[in-house]
Amino acid sequence: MWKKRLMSLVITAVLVLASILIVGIHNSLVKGDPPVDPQFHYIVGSATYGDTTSADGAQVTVINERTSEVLYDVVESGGYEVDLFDLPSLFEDGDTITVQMKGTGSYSSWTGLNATIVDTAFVAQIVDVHLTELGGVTLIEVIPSSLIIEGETSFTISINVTPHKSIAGVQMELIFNPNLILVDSILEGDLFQDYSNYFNPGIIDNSNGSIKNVFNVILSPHNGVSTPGTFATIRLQSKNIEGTSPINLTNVMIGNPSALPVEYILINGSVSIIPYPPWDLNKDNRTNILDLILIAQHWGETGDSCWIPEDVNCDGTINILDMVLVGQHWTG
Ligand SMILES: [Ca+2]
Ligand SMILES: [Ca+2]
Repeated sequence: MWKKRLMSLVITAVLVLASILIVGIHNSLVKGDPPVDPQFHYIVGSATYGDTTSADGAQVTVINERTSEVLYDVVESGGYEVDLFDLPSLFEDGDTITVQMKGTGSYSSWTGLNATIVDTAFVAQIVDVHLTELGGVTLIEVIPSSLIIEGETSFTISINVTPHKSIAGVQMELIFNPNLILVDSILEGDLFQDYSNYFNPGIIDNSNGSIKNVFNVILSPHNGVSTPGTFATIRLQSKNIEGTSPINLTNVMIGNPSALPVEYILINGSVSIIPYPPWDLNKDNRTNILDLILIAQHWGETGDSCWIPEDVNCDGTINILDMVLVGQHWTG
């Protein structure tokens, strides 16, 4: 008898659950699901050397000019494809998206550029790029054009010049985001090393994010250089903050031995920082006893909020609260 009662109870429970489920499904159908955000917004296109040769292997840099954030791709089977939803700050209707390309191997002197305005009504926008040889134009570029580094790391970039004919002087300014990176030093490169020359390293301004008045000029009359070289190397330091800083050249002027300006193409760069979390104090990508030891060595000290990394919770005191944050993110 109790078995029958148990069975009927189970059957009743199943029926009640089923009816709740059916009502729930019915209600959601009647009300309609909220609109789902699109999960992709592609920038796609073909890429060719000249008009016909597939630019396979060419490096693709897609830049949101409003945020300076970048995405990368490599041309395959004559085309490229990036998803703007991969941009850290996403994008807005009306943003200008620039597509830069640089050839590789025997096409390393080829480059291409095109742009589009984001139209969120379309989930795929076609931006074809034709790469052209830099035969008639001098190239000045930031090397590497894109760099991904960890927080609080030193790194070096160079400014390279590929002249298309004899040049005798180069000037530039450099712009960066001082909230993300700082410049330590700027040194002369080998561009004009075969001649007596004067290199002016300019003025580093880490408050406003610039190096101004950088120039190098050959001092002997009528001499010039037409072989590629490094104009300057710049040593920088990343802060421990997530973001992408432009490395942009402005006020560029390149002159020939007759003191006339030469035509140039400029390729800027960018640096993206992947910060360490505050609880990984020794920056070894693990959170464990070694981080606790660093806190213990400053135990009881006080200062401004975050004055040393060991003040993990930024309250101005090194105490158990900082250790708790390490403990909560323990990786062992
Ligand atoms: Ca650690
Ligand atoms: Ca603290």
